[in-house]
Amino acid sequence: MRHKAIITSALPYSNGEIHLGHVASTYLPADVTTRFLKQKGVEAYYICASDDFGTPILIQSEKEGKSPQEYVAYWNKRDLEDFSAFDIDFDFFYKTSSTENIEFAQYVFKKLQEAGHIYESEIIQFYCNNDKKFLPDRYVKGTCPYCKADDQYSDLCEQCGRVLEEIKNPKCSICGQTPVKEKSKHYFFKLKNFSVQLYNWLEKNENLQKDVKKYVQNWIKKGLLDWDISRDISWGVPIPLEEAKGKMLYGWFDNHLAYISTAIKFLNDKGINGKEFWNSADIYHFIGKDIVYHHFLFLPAMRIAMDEEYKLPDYIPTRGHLTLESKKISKSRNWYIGLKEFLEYYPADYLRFYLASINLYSQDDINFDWDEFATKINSELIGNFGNFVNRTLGFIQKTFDGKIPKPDEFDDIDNKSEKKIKTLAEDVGKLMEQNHLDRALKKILEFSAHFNQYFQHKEPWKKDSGTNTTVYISVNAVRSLAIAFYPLMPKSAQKIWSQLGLRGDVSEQSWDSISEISLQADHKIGSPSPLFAKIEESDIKKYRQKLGSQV
Ligand code: B3M
Ligand code: ZN
Repeated sequence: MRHKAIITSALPYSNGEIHLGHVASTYLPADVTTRFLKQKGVEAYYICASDDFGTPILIQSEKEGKSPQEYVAYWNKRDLEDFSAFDIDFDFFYKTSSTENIEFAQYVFKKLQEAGHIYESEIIQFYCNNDKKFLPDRYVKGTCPYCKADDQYSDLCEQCGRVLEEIKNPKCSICGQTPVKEKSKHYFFKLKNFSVQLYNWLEKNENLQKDVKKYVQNWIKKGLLDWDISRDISWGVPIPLEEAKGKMLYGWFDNHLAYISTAIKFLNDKGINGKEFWNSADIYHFIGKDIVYHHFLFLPAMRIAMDEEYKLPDYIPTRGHLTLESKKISKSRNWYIGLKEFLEYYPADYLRFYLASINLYSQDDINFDWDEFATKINSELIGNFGNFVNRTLGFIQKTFDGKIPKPDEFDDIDNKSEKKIKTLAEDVGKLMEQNHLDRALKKILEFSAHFNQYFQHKEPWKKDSGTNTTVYISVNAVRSLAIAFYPLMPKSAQKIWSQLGLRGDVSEQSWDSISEISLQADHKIGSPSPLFAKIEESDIKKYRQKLGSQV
């Protein structure tokens, strides 16, 4: 681990609201990791931006009769609001359409061009004589040549999932007329030339997931194609060449450059030398598995082609998709839960807890299930953890007037329990470092379950000898739990912190202090109250019924 880190999440398109699928695979894991790194004393910054350019966004803004600028400004603001409500705590959230990013993308284009990594080539493009426009990607709809599904975009069949090079019965998606084919000059990045360097970079990077690495290396072995990085549309980063008037960079050329340009702006504004920081930090890009190609090939190839003026990523944590009640999330079929909607039902920490508990560090898909959600909240979060915290603090309040008693002798069970506190930071920390959030959470819950049993077994309410020790060790375990849970459930952790009567912010406590026995006799706790409320089955039923119904 370096002392500095920059963490990014895949940039959300400014084109619709954030839903549970987005946060499960990308934003929650990145947020938890950033909070953890900060607790470990790493100077870590979590950077993100809205992804503003590209055809789908232009088309949608045209449909809504808005300028693309207006349209993306709405979503940029709305996304940030939704993320904040879920306690996704970006240090900086910006946009790919910022002046800084536009200038940076143009600078990179020029640098690559001057180094001979870009060439021009004529391609055949659909053109609509009615709209007087070239029609890239989503501007053309037609029949999929493979599965024959109608009404598919020319670049991707959503029915069979294939990426398309060709489409049958092409129609302009704006006016419905049949487009003609026209020649257009495009710019290509010589991706193929970087095959060996990419292969070797993957080979020697120990932090990348092995299975992802393997299949990316297989793509390379099969042969990479050069990459068309220009588009004939009006909404994008203009290609900075006299002869390229009206041509824009492809969205996937400029969007990942916003990781860099946004970080640099943020750091420079803070008075830190951005480039120096970037190049001496651990770089994390959190992504979903659908954009592996872009992050394991395009992105590193471009950084290599820039002579590593900005260093390559150290970690690209890649996760599978979230299904909802075992079915693919789909907005059009209303099989979908918006983040904002969910947070109207339950507090952010419930969702953070549940999603972390099922959060595999792998490409495998995970599933949101309403019943499982209710069970985990009621039995694990409340029955195990909430109950232990509440009974310990409640007991101190009632029996000792809110003051931690002076411990007596320790017996074997006390010693064993104390030892659990002393090893918790290390045990959980290792898993957090390895990105295994589900396992880290499981370890914390085992710890909490142990102390619940310990308390039960010791029966302090009988006030036999040993009561004081039990209470003393237990309240220290509560403190450990508050710090350990902070990255996963920041709001609840802070509540516990206040109920413990501790000043300041739980976020400021170092991770390693989890294993200290720092609460001493006579410390006065705050006022205990239940942290969570049970989930009612009738509510779950209601919410489940909403799925798939017509709105
Ligand atoms: N805007 C969203 C996606 O394809 C896309 C990510 C960009 S990351 C540089 O999931
Ligand atoms: Zn048309």
